[in-house]
Amino acid sequence: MAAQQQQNIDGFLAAENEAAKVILETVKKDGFILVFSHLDADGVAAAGVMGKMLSRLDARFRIRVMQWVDEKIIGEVIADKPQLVILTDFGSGYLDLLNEKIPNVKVVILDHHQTTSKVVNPNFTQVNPHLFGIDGATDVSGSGVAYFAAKAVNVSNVDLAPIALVGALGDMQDKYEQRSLRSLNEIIVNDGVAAGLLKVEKDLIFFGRETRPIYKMLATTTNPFIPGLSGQETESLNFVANLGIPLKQGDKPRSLCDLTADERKRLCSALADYLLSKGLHLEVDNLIGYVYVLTKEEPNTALRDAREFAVVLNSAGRMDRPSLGIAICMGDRKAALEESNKILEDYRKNINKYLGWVAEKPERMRELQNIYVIYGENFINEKIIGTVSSIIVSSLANNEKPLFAFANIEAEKAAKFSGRTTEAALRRGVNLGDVMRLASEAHGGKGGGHNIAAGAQVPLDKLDAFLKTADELVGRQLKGEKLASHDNA
Ligand SMILES: [Mn+2]
Repeated sequence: MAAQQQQNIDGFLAAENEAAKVILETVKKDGFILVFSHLDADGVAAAGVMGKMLSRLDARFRIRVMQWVDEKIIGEVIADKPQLVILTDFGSGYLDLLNEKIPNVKVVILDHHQTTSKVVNPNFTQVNPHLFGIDGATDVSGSGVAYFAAKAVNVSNVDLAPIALVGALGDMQDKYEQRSLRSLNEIIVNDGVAAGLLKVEKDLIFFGRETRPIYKMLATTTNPFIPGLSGQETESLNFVANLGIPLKQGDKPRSLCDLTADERKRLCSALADYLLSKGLHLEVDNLIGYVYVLTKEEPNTALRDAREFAVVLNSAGRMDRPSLGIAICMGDRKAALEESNKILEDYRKNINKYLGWVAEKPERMRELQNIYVIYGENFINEKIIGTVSSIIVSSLANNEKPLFAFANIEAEKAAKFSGRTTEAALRRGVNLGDVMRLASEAHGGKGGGHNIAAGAQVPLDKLDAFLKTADELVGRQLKGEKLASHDNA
């Protein structure tokens, strides 16, 4: 590891020690702790890490999971009179708000999102990799930042490493070679392996390796995308059967994890040959990648594969049952797990219902000059709109128009937008984070995010104006223009 990188990590870990100190001091005085976390997989995992750490300390605490923090929630914080507020997987973006509304409350922020705030308040302890030259988009997630704080509180909390890893994969931080994890995430992986809780393997990288029948796994894959097999159940079934790989063991359908080494090799080289025959040389490299196995979990369950585990947490959060996800992170393998399987099923049904609904009528997905727009309005749940746009954009792979999907949040008279770009649009210079921020700010909303995925909230009566601006801005990016911050025309 380069000296500079080591120095960055040392600085980050020193900040975690500070956070741990604040937490321990509060617990020692028997103070009441309020934990807030974000409701995606990473946020739920972070909440689970905090919950386990605090219950091991016999602390008095309550955890709440939500999409964002606003003045209303701050008002509830004031009413609860906590001795400490901990924010995980968000918070750095709320520094100004917190400093304005509750400057005298002790706050620990364990976040990994970028921040521009300059707030310095001795009551606030912020741990964020960006403050130490570490990229929070790829090198550590919210649950990872929570994990290092827990480890600083007590080293016995290293048994939470698999949960932190699940959060990182939920945030899709496996952006390094062959979908590996690096930097702080790699330390978490090594902790988990050393504790005997985790095994890292190189294997075919399909989603569903523990739980999906092998041909279904092929048919449902979008990454890697295999034309002729992706989305095609019968073709996928024939493909596997023609290799002489039995689809069942007794009555039980076989998953990828059930295949012998030889069967796996046969499947892999057949898929490589198939992709090459279609001229898809690049996709061949995407077949193999790093797989993270939670060795103490039952085989053929979603919890054994870290990526599948992340989807369980995500569905619990999105379906308004984050406490189930937290319970699983804290070790519940009975009632909570059973119920979460039902939630996951409902979540998938919901997504399929939405996809069918969009496809039903052309006006539900409209094509503008430079973007596609899905009019989810009051039909699609605003917590699931992001998932829906991710899935639909993957079917537009070679298209250069990014996708904007929105659902109404009636209570706030606003539309919640979720934008996704295709690879092709990205290569041509589309940066959705800039588009969402500039277009929403031009019309009384707020937004931002990453180049490939971003979001915004816009007043409902400004919907058309916002779309017009976003369409224009994307058009300018597609022509090679780089938008500056004053370009919010
Ligand atoms: Mn996160």
